[in-house]
Amino acid sequence: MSKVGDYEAVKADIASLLHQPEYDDGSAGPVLVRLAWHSAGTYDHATDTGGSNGAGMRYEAEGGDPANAGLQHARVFLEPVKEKHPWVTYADLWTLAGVVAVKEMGGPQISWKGGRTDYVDDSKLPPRGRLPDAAQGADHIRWIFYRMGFSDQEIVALSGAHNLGRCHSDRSGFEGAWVNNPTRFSNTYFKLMLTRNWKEKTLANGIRQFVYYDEDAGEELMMLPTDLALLSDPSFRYWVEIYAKDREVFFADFARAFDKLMELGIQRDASGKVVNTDNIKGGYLS
Ligand code: CCH
Repeated sequence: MSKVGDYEAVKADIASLLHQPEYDDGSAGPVLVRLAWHSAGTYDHATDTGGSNGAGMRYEAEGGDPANAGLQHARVFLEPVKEKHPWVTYADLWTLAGVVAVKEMGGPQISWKGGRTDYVDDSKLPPRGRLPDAAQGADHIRWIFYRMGFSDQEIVALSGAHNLGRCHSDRSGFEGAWVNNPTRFSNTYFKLMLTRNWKEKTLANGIRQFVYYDEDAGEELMMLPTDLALLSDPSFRYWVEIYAKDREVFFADFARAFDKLMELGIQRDASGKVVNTDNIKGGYLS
């Protein structure tokens, strides 16, 4: 058991569990990044409800949302860290795991602060339907991310997380990875989006995605309809082109936007201490 508040010890233990030779592409990193994002991506600015505080995915109402299918793998990977550092809240552990995974996979350093609580009134969890539907287009993406308070630039930067990991037919119904090295954080996703000839394909389960056969990978790479919406919408495309050209600009913008995502709904005083921990119930009420 580490000293209460020793987040460096927690970070080291997260880093050491990322290597998982038997799982997916050999890393727990991508699914941990997705866990962090889905824990925070329920936030609604207008009502100040949802967000990473409270770790609501521990409950069926949120954890059982079909949008969260597969994220139990990420939570199971993290369980030994929680057992070793029982003082850390799940809400902090899940967000920190995303930050550590991005860095360990070659991505930017993202600033992160602890202090989230696990207290949540089960009956006041955010409603389902707040996470994006990959079968839709630019209007839907804007509706989802504007609700959280993000700009078009931040939406494109955050979408760059699809450099990591893959789609699983038994989770989302989509299938395949976006890039041929899906455990290395980079701007390849934007480059491939712009330069490859993406062809529509209907999978055996009836789901529609876009693919091209990558000689180096020896497999089909894919894009979701929402990914390619970033190309067809001029305001999104402007940022896709910048991030495809300039990896450093993408890294800096991604780090800022991911930090903002993890902090949604969390109020801190000047010293960084969370001030609305006992307010969570109220936060979910309206
Ligand atoms: Fe995503 N994402 N995501 N995504 N996502 C999926 C997988 C990952 C959408 C849909 C999907 C973000 C935005 C969006 C990751 C990070 C982020 C999958 C496949 C779908 C579908 C799930 C499966 O089958 O396992 C849509 C739609 C949007 C926005 O419109 C944002 C923002 C982030 C993070 C900043 C990561 C990482 C994965 C890979 C997970 C894995 O298990 O490999």
